[in-house]
Amino acid sequence: MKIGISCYPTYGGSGIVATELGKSLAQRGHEVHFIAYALPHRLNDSFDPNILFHEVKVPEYPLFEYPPYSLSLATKMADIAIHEKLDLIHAHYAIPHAVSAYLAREMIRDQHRLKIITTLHGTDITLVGADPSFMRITRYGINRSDAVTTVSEFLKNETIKTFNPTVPIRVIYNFIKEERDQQNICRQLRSKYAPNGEPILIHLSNFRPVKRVLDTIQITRRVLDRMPVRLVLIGDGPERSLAEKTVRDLGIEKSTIFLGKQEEVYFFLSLGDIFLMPSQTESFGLAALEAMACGLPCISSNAGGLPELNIHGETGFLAPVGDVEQMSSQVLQILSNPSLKETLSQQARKRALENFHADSIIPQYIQLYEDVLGS
Ligand code: GMT
Repeated sequence: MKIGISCYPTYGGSGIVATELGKSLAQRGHEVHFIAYALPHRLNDSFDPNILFHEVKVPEYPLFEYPPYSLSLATKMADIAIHEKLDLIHAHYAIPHAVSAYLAREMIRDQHRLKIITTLHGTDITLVGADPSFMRITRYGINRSDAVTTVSEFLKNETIKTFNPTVPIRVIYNFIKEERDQQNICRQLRSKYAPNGEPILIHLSNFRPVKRVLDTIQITRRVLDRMPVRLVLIGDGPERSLAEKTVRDLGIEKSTIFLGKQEEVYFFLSLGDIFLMPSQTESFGLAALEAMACGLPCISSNAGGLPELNIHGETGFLAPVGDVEQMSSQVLQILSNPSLKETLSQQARKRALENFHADSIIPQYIQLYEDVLGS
């Protein structure tokens, strides 16, 4: 197949899923055309001749206080579809990708048959799409797609509740590819981050308020009352400065390390003992899945789709959003019981690899493409 993929190329789950999907499709012999305003960040290590990148440029013009990216994107999609004879465009995150893809399809309807698959990832439904200024266009983008997927049952239900779509929705979960157990590789490096052998708590996110990164600091502060630990924070975003200030205010700078954005997330995740994801809402929780694949038990909120991934008492623990007391008790419970920690670690890794590995998830997307193209 000749597949166009449109996504946000920046640091974020939907872009990662789109990029890894494209790389897997290319490995399986499909021709994949990424269409975005910048090279997706996990594509910069990819040397596959089946992968091509098309940059969307929005011309500057004095009248444009808000440069119309969605229109440039739609035009680029239409051009690529015709010149490269695309079978379909897979739009990741509804706004604006699904709507631009619809415009592209309509623009070239007389010349070329193009199908549209839309994958809804999270805040395109729960926050952005539900905002009155985007609601009607989001519903339109969904309903005009030839197929729609969500990354969890939770997000499917939210989509139905909020948008009452006229098209069926298929759930296809996020996936991981990594199989190497890096715990051994990282053992030596660990001592650099935790020189006295302290256990390491890890958080990875884009530091938006929805991630509740401050909760990870509050949890750590409570754990530190009972035992030494290190908190390693990977990522960057709007709440980083506030997080750094909170760490200083609580006087736990020596126990906290802000790594900033990192490319080798599996490597850094493998340094950790427990992964913390206290999000306000989370349609799936890709970072938690990546941590589980590295053998980290996960302590997360019970928001959104997280209970579909993190099984309470099996792969880690769940707690209500904002309940830092309970989450810190759960950290202590795991760290004070080595056999529990080992069991949770093994079960987390097993669940990640058995249920969410690319080898079982990518064929679901391919089947969907074939269904749509055959219909
Ligand atoms: O909605 C976001 O926070 C951004 C979004 C993205 O585009 O990066 O993340 C969402 O998509 C991921 C990949 O499908 C999911 O694993 C995340 O849970 C989801 N984030 C939220 O729902 C907050």
